Amino acid sequence: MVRQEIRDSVAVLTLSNPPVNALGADLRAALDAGLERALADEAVRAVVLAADGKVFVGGADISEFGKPPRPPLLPDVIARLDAAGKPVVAAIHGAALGGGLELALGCHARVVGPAARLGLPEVKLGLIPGAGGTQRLPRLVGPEPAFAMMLGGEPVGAQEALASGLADALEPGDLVGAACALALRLAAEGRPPRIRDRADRMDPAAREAFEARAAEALKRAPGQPNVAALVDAVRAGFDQPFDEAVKLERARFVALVDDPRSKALRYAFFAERETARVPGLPKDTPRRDIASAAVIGAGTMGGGIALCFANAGIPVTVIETEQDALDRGLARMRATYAASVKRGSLSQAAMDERLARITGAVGLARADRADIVVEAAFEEMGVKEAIFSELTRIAKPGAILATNTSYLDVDRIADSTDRPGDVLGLHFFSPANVMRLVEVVRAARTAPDALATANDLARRLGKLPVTVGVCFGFVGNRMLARRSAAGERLLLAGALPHEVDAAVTGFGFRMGPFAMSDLAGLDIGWRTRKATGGKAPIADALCEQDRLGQKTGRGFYLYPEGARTGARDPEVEALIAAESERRGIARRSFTADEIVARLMLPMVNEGARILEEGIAARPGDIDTIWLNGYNWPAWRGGPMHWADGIGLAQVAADLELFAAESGDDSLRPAPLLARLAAEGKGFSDWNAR
Ligand code: 3H9
Repeated sequence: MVRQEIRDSVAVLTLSNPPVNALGADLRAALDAGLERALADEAVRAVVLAADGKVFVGGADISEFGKPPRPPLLPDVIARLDAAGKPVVAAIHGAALGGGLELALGCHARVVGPAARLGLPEVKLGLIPGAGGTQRLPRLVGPEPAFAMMLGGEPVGAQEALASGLADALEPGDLVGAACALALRLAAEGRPPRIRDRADRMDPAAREAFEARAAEALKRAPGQPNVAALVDAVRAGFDQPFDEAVKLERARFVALVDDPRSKALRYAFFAERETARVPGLPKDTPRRDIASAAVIGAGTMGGGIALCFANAGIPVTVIETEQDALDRGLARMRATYAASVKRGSLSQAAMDERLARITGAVGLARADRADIVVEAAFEEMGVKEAIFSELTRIAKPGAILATNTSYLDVDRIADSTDRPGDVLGLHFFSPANVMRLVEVVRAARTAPDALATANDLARRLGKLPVTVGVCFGFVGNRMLARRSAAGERLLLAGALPHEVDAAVTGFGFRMGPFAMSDLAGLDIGWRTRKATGGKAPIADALCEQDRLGQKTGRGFYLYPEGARTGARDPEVEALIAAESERRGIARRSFTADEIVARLMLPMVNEGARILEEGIAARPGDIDTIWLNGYNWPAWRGGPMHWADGIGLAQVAADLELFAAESGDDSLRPAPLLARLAAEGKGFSDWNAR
């Protein structure tokens, strides 16, 4: 795990623990032993720490958190490194994150390569650095910049690290050679310099700057325990001796590891990576080449998808049926880029380059050269069937034929071609150029190489693909439909839109369902319901009155003079009350907790059905979809993880109650949920394969 070679009296210790050199117990022990050997060897004057692979060190091994600690502990390994009588220099060629950067900060100098990225992302896992990072980073780059770096969690690149003093040198050539040379220079100078001994950046002005930033952070994240812990730890660096402050940091870190929020965030980290393993799709499945694309439809979705291709360097032809619609679509794409240029997030040159990759065309015939065709036309089966049947004639052999449908039957769409193996769904979320999630819909006859290629392509586009099966609405929208129905039920039973929305934002969503409907436009769901025979008595009534949401100035709420936040509307509340009365429902009030349970548990129940039917491969796939496509609060880990936290016995009992109250049998616990509940298990115990 740790290789040693001697280069000109420098012991080069190379860490090798694929895939990311995470600092698990075995690697820590090997590093400790390697260091001890090097320090004891009289022929060795200095030490260099390097690493194999793409990443320098991806951090502590997150999968060890919450398990009984196995010595040597990382802070102790780093303390021994720090105390070494010979200089130790880190040679950082790739990402040094979390414990990886803390390890490098325990070294006496850092040389970085051009691809290095240095950061302390623990906050994103609901934690704080726990191996000296909160103490050494402030002493090195200043407390306020260090605090900002730990609070945001984003890594900095090599140039920035050099400018801030985080790195001592940037070496584009022989990185290890440069680190050895620096190590020998330090050895010649005498006692190795230690960050822990530095106090020059911890002056009163620096404290003032830090305190101001800390106050702002605490105000913005009230009740977020890791932010409070981070503030305390950095502050301790001013008030306490180094060793005491490190102890405080460690205690706070250890406590946070047990916090349910951190557990949920760590769960989500692994669940997201697990989605890359698609059952029945071996790693060595052949891929098809994708060098060009065509998108059918230049509307909001089609345009957004075309931008994704252009952003990723893939030439794309955008196809419309008429020149006018095409011109409008192309103008919208240009405007999206122009807005990014104006904001400063895109250069004019990059905009020009990307636009040059987009070609407009009228008529399907121009899809003939594309390696992948993504259909984003009108959401109607007849329209899709016509397009796919024509594509059979037009598309080149082996081209992947994808539909961006959000609920239609992809198997039926595949039936309209003579090459069903090439057909699959690529369900992007709106706005497609922004949202990370893509549901990759595997139809019954989708060929493995087409599916593997679609997953790879989605990653090339910077997306997070989750493979799902064919059913109405796939995973996300199928569950969302349950939440929408529950919302309507709540309104009829006595809750008001603002109460439901407040409960949902209180739960952690950025927006409540009714405010969200108003923003998206009520006609979207209305159209789908009309096409599919669905009913939503309140939303339908609002649509009939031309209350379509923000765009008409009124929906569930009122938006006077283009306001972005809605105001309660007595007319809507009266309409709801009248509908309850008409149905003979005695209205009653609900607490926020009751509202959340009534909205979310039917979704969880649908998730159980989705699992049982094999539409999603794992509970974690469902959670990844909700976290990345529907803004489910990250620290709650997704609906299935959240339900496990409540306990499935309780969830089942609640669902029985909702079913009895409403007389709606579809609310009764799904067989899988009932079985797990009876066995005292959770979704995390479920493994279909
Ligand atoms: C910490 O350090 C605490 C300390 O302050 C205190 C300790 C006392 N552990 O993302 P990828 C796995 S907290 C375990 O697809 P990439 C990952 O699950 C930690 N496993 O690769 C996946 O496994 P599989 C602070 C890890 O090239 C495989 O590696 N550090 C860890 O796209 C490949 O991962 C972080 O938060 C880990 N730390 O990106 C950084 N990291 O193949 C977390 C990765 O079996 N990691 N794995 O599914 C990352 O951000 C990215 O993985 C990284 C590489 C940028 C490093």
